Amino acid sequence: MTNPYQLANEAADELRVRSGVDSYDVAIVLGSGWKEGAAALGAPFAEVATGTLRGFVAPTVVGHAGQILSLKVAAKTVALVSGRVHLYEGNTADQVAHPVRTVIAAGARTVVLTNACGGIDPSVAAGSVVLIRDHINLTATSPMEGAAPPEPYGSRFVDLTDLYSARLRAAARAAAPELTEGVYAGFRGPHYETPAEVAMARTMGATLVGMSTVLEAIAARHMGAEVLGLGLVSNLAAGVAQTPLNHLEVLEAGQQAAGSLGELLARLLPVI
Ligand code: 8IG
Repeated sequence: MTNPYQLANEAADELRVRSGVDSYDVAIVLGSGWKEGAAALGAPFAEVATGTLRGFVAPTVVGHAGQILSLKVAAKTVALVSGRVHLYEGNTADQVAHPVRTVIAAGARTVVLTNACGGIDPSVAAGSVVLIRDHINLTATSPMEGAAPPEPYGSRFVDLTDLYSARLRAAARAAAPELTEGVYAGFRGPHYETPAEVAMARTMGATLVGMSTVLEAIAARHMGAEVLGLGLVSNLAAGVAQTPLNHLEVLEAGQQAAGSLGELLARLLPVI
């Protein structure tokens, strides 16, 4: 079987040919709610369906075909990756990490991971964007599992002390002072947490809960990219508010914030 790094290199070569981009500067993985907002960044000069690239699995979420859009923003060549895939769709950690490994293999040294998530801190309102300072991986898996990475990739025992780059977070806060920081607990889902699980996450030091991001962040750091994480709080986590969670309402809350997300990304891109 092809190792995940070779697979990412092959997909990156295909992406280069189809997009006409030799090397990206920044890749932004778009979580739910973020895709609509990112349209405000401008018109892409290339659009590649990920279904045509090696190793990509199709998203099972309706209306979310995978795409990599290429565009120039603030003199940077940016890849917008939509159609993220999750463990809860039945994918392996390597499949979840493949889009991020591909764009890094295609040159991106900065990876922005965006998501929609639940908020544990009641003072952070739904619709707020939180800068991810660190994460707690509760998925019980890792993209580093399996055979050791081949040369020239670093050890599978990757250091995560500075997983969410302190340099990028400082730059982001300078450009967008309204951003607060939080700790993201990554669950497997797809069920939402019980109130007791949310209480556990809070006790552990988490302020956000979600079902993505953590595996991609680990894989990106391992490949030497700098990672910036942005969580759109779409709902208060179970037991924090009095009302039960409804998936459609959660998605709608995300959509409402969409307009400001593109504007936020446009402010961040020149400084990261
Ligand atoms: I949007 O409350 C969104 N994604 N795990 N919990 C988890 N993921 C989420 C939540 C939430 N809201």
